Amino acid sequence: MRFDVLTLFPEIFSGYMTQSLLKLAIERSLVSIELHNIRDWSRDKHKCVDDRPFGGGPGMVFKPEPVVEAVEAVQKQALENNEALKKNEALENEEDSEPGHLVLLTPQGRPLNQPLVEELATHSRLLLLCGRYEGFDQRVSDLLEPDEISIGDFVLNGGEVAAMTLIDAVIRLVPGVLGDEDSSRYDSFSSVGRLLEHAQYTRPREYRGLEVPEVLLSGDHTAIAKWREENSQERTRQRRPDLFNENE
Ligand code: 6GU
Repeated sequence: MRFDVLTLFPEIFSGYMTQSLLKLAIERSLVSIELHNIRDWSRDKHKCVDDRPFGGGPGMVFKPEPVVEAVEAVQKQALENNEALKKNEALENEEDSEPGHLVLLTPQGRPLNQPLVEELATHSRLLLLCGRYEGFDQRVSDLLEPDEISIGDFVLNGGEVAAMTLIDAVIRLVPGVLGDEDSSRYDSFSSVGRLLEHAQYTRPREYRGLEVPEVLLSGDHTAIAKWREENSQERTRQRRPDLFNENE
């Protein structure tokens, strides 16, 4: 799966991309992430990409030209890559010939949740457009018709952290990215949105007077499964009554 990220701050992604699961996935060619600096598409000599909003008000707004032209260039590049791959007959899947599903990260978007993550993971290519300032000129959305996505009801300084959150959730669903152990764990976890995960314990058996529930040490797998299911239900009822009621 390929991600193209359009941002004014590509460096924000470098630490994230060189650690842990994502690093391994990139090394194994399961995932690739290309960073594009929107400023490279600025036409003026000061490399300016923002301006004051018409009608007044605080902050600055992304100008439409550099953003639209950056997205179009990346989409064109994607289509050309697909053509080259097709010639090598490496590309069989019809869906892969899309120029990439365009996502705009904005607090005004539809909320990201696990079903949406699953939907995004069906694309072979995602273009993630990260905002800054007070947002984009409306004509960016009018012209490009992106899938506008928010990661929650709070305001971030920009879309970069949201883009990393989205990538982090989506790559877990790319085949081969999680080890076998984890992917089977995902099977039982695909009910996320149904109930919260149960409590977990590891050694030591007792810590500062707090003991691991006896049943988890019993070796009785039926009893353990039952305890976990009940613990999940109890947690969900207490912490997320909204999810709990949805499942009734
Ligand atoms: Cl995607 N961007 C910004 N700036 N703030 C957010 C967000 C995105 N999602 C929640 N808050």
